[in-house]
Amino acid sequence: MTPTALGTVRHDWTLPEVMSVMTLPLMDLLYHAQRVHRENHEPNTVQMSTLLSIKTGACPEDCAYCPQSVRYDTGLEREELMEVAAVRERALRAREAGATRFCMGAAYRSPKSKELRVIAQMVREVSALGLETCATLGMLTPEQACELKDAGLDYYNHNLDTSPEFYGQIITTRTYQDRLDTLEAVRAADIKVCCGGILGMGESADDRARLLMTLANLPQHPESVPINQLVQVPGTPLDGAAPVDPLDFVRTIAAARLMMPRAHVRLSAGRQGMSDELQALCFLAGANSIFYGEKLLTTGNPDVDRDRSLLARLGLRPESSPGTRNEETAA
Ligand code: SAM
Ligand code: DTB
Ligand code: SF4
Repeated sequence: MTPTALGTVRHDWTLPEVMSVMTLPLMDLLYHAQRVHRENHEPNTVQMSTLLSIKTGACPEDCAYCPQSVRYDTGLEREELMEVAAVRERALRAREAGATRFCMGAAYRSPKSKELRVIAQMVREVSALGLETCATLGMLTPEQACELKDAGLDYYNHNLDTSPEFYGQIITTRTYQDRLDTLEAVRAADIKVCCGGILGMGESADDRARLLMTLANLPQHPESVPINQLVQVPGTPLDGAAPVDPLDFVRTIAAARLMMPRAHVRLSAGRQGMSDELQALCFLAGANSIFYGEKLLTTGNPDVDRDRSLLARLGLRPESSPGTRNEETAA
């Protein structure tokens, strides 16, 4: 593949092609990633999403990375589904702090219809504040996806997490195909897709390439691609896993940028342990979205002051939300 061909929208990536991108000399990889980034996105802007765990812990699934699984003793206090008014209040605070998207996460395998009705109301209220809405609630049926769409949901987050080949070593309680089915239901309901994975779970370079290949070869690229670095939580099976080489993390972001040129690539979990300089390299590699606010779902994230100072040091500015919503936010 010639370097100039990099950055076209394609859905037919082969593993040797992805590997050839990921193993380019780092400066060439960064150069092309930044070039393609600028062809497709406003430079020097970062989309800011705030997360809230609306139902915490006691999840029946066995995801080996997750502090919220009922199977691992992580000392996490479980919390029932929050009240709609309390979620609205948190969304208001996130908007005041400068977030433009509010993502509600629940520790479910899949939501029950009674729960979904409450969450749909949360989506309505958050949307009325002029924020983009996102939810991550586990597996959805096509009908449930339509119910969320009717409530005004903009994005649904459902990660593939890793390659199809490595997946079985991380999760046994749902299949890769289950995840693909939920993504299809979300697409069919005309909700934007947020889908990515986690690095640092003991996967190989091949697995990282296969994760990106699976994402890029979906019928339509996800609008948002979160690349998480594993947050190691004592009590989970993956606590103590060998950390990913930071430059391999940067390479994965750059390859995501080149393979899904129009997507927002989110530098997601794991920023708390990263230097400003490593984060700068991730932005240079094409990341243009972050989670913003002291907490992810149950673990820490850089505080707002640190992120404001990081953006100022790098000359980055928050991306404004689409359409007229921006005026509402500024009001
Ligand atoms: N229960 C729902 C599900 O799994 O689809 C939604 C919430 S779940 C916490 C959302 C995503 O968070 C997971 O798919 C995983 O990619 C990410 N995640 C969870 N724990 C993590 C950790 N310790 N480090 C990095 N990412 C993590
Ligand atoms: C995603 O890709 N990362 C976020 C969000 N989507 C839901 C979650 C990160 C969770 C990190 C561990 C925790 O805080 O519990
Ligand atoms: Fe449950 Fe989601 Fe955590 Fe898996 S990642 S254990 S499904 S909350």
